[in-house]
Amino acid sequence: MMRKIISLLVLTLLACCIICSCSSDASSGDDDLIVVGVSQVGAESDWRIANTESTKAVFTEENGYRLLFDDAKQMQENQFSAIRKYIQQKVDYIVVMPISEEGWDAVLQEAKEAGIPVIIVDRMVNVDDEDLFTAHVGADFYLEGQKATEWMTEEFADAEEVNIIHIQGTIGSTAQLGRTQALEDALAENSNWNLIAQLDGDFTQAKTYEVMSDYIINSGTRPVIDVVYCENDNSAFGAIEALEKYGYTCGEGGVKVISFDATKQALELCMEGKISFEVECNPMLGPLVKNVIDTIEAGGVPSKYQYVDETVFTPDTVTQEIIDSREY
Ligand code: GYE
Repeated sequence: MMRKIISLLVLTLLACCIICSCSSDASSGDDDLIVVGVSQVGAESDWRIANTESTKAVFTEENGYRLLFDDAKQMQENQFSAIRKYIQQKVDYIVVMPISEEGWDAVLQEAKEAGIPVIIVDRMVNVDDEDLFTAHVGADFYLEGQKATEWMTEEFADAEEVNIIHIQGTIGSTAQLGRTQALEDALAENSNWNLIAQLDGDFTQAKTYEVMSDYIINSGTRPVIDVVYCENDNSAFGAIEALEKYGYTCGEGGVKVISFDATKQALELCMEGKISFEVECNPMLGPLVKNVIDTIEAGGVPSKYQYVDETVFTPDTVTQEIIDSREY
């Protein structure tokens, strides 16, 4: 009898051990850290790298968090896998910086059914049911684009014709959609603006350098270019590199380069005059995301949409102090 009881006990113990080791419940550590699973787009730009650093800086053990981080390498499929893994691991929160707007309904529904709040950061998702996410922390990309087109309207008020090259960011991402829409709306209102090329720069310096160079080389006669509207700083770097290689000057009396993000390196180029107009887009969103989680933890309801305030710079307004104090 005793033997039977002992073997039963051993069996039960064994079963317990197996169950525990199989369970990938990330929140079942012996600490009471809040587990946050982050799905980041990639590392395509300086903005993105700063955004990742800002996220990692707040979700630390000292602050009471365990951070699980996945870099999707610019592939939405990888974001889906990361999110599904976080659901299996039973994380407390999921934070997603979505690559593009479409295609999120199914995976966010799974997170919702698992009872895990999802916070969308930076770009947005286009879903049927906005209850699929708890909050969005990001920027108003259409407004950013409008700031640039308003500047263009003033700058070229007396011009007979304005030849514009438009370098787009990752197609289908909110940052691309908003900044593109603003330019297209302004093009419709200014009959003297000619869109001479619309190129896909994918938010990277290398791709933009390539498409911009190809455009110039394949144009036959040297194209007259008044404006290059780049949808982020790394694209502006690639565009300037290509323009200068093929004998254009950027700035006063030359091609007016417009850019978004206002990273330190871009502000330096702005001060040099090579970037004529910079629209700020703030990547330091980590503290805002942390606030959302802290609010929920304290039993509150965070506001659903949180946009950050952003400014603009020209060679006349940017200063060395601004550059020195730039965090990204
Ligand atoms: O402008 C660009 C990055 O979504 C706001 O993505 C972000 C954009 C940013 O790669 O540099």
